[in-house]
Amino acid sequence: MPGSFEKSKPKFNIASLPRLGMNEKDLISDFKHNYSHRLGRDEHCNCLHYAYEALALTVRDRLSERWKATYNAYKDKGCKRAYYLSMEFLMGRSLTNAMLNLGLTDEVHKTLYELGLDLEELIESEPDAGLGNGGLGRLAACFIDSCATLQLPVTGYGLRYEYGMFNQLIMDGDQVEEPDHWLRNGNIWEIERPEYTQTIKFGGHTETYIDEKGHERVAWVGTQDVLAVPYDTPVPGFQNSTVNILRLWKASATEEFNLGEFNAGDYAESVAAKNTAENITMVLYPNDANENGKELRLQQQYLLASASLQDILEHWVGRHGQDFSRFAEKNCFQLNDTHPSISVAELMRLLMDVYGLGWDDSWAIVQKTMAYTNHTLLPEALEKWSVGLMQRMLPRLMEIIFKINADFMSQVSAHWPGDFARMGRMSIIEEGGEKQVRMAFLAIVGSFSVNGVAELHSKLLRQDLFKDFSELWPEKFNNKTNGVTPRRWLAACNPELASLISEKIGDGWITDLSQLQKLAPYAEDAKFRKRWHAVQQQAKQNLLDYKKEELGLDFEVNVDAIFDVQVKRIHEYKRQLLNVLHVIHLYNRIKSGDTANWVPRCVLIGGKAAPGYYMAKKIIKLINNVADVINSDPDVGDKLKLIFLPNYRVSAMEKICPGADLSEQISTAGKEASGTGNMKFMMNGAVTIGTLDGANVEIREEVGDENFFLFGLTEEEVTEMREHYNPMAIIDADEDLKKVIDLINCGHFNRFEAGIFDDIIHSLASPDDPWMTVADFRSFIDAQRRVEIAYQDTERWTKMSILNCAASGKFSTDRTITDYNNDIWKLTPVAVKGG
Ligand code: 26W
Repeated sequence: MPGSFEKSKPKFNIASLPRLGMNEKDLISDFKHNYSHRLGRDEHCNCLHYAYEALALTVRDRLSERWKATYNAYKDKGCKRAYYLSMEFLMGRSLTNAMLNLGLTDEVHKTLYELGLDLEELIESEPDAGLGNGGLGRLAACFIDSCATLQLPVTGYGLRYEYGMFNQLIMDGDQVEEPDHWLRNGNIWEIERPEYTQTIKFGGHTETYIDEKGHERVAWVGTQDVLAVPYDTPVPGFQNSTVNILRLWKASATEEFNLGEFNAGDYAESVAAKNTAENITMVLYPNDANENGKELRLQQQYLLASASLQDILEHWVGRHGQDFSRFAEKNCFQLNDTHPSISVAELMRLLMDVYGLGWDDSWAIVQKTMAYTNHTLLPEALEKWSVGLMQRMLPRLMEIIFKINADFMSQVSAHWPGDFARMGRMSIIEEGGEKQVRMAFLAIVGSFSVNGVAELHSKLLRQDLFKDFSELWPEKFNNKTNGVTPRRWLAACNPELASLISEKIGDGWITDLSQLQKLAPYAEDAKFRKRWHAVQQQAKQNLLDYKKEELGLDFEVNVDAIFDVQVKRIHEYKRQLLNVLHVIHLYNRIKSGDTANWVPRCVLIGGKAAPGYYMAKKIIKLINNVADVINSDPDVGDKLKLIFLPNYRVSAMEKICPGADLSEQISTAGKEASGTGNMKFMMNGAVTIGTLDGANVEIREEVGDENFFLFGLTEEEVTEMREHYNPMAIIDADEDLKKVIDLINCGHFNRFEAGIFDDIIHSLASPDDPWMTVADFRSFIDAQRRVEIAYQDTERWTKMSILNCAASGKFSTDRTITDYNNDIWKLTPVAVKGG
């Protein structure tokens, strides 16, 4: 503590440390120092992990310097700040990204060469930070990367799950989940900050009292408290000295031992109570798009909301005292879906019960600072919490939500007098059966901005899901089309393509992706096409080599085949099944000798199924069984291969997307909010086969219809056909489809596992199939034929590939974040000195 120093002694000051060197010499010496002194290892310790840690420390120390500089720059400016509240940050690995953003990559290469180490091996020894399910979590990670690159004062707030997304093993074709204890060997990138610990209340009851100013106040008492301890991870911008923070909370027990129980001899109970508290951040829920109403999940959400808001308010009070008059001007919260939406009520509670503001002043602050992003239209993904559960776990919050709703209902009734049906539809509390809190409605009522993540998605939010709200508050609704960070998803993961691009148009594209447009004229340059094609073929070979090792493939794959890739969570709406139907159709064609002008194809499918999602797991089994039959059939040879890529994750996508020719984006129109894998593939020069869904619509607009393989019903056609959908009639009328269905039905892919695919057949053939897979079969097959024709003409295909990359500029999160900032956050970029 600085306070404990004598007055006459010099002031405690470590700010004058000289900057660490960025050259090979300093890196070598720091690496050796870290390896030997900080980690206590020597040259006999033949363990890659410590070499990785020594390098990561060397890099992290350089981030730390810029981290402090950024902190001071923000503090000096007193600038407005934004907070990205998210239950998921799917960060993947940090090392490559940190080196790239520090501009250290080349020097580190030389350093490790000098030290006799292989950088690639060290990179591979870092575990993924798999703190997310899929799109929503990875988007959060790309967002904070762009915020740092744009020098915006944005902090990410999330949870530090002990176990991230499970590892997927495939056994006999089935998914088996294995816990992902990613922190087992420590985490070099995080710094624990126990000094910023917050206390979180659960249970208890509320009491009213009169405060010293004579105002009635509410106390939430008799609670069981849990501590939230923050761990900070640096988030570097691209070569600009900005390093922002990702702050993740870990739940911890309030006291090491409950002495009362300990003295009474209940040692085990007291330790068990500690576990209950620490369980809250033990594991990430592996559900995407299916809320399950679990109590522990609500505890997680509340812990995130309460700890983050207390942290932010404490920081405010530290600088401004109890004056909240300018709080709304200086702070903005972006809610990543409804998962942190309890924040609306929690900010009310903290402002009123802790800081003594009145209801109206508090509500004005909430409504000026909260902004909500929706990521899905699927009704099964919309969060609702039972009122009973909330009353038990968060009694004070439930009172506040009731009052918010009462005020809101008066507003609705003033706007639409006597329209009780509408009031029932719009109420935050859903009546009828067990009462439920509709979290999306709480978020909308509490926010000044509500956005979807692609044009089509935002339109459907306004027209369908949130129609009543958009009629009441049209000005709240807006669109922010998703993006991906070009640092990770092109510069870092595909260095060969990146340097070919930079050679032609310079490297300005790394921070201004619209510059990729300058590549378009080179699509006409045969020499350039040749080089582009060579780079892509090499990326395909790299992918094969890597996968061969990982999968132990016992067959040959032709690198000249179309690499046809679909990687994403397994879900019926994403229609991996449609992909499999096409593969089986190709197999039928081969078996019947219909192979004139055959174009070899290698279909790669990867993704995890939520552990409780029966149909998704069946789909994985079907893919693996079909793959077994096809890949071992000598008649098929290299004409067709089907490969399931196990344990799909961020670091896998970094190897997969450079090696894809064809990107499968084949969801039922109107179901995929945006998609972001589609953008990564496009950026790396893959051509899309897709429906008019999510951001595919905008991808096609950017690249032009002639460079995109469109198929399938539109969202309106889907809605229209719903009424009279008759898949059996479609199957009967289509010879090829009938053959495909019959082949699955007769047990060709499950010879010793009778009946296991019956449920798949039933769902495809059911008039109630919400995903209408069969309806798009013919159109999909036709589009795939067009793909083959285009691919046969290498010059034409390469042109398309170049033009896809050139047109991907819009899909940088730098653009997305600029839009969020201009329309919602309104932050001023802050330059950080030194570099
Ligand atoms: C309550 C459990 C739960 C968990 C996850 C409900 C809903 C979800 C989401 C649907 C998660 C998600 O990842 N959504 C995806 O968000 C991406 C980023 O905006 C979009 O690109 C995807 O289309 C969307 O499915």
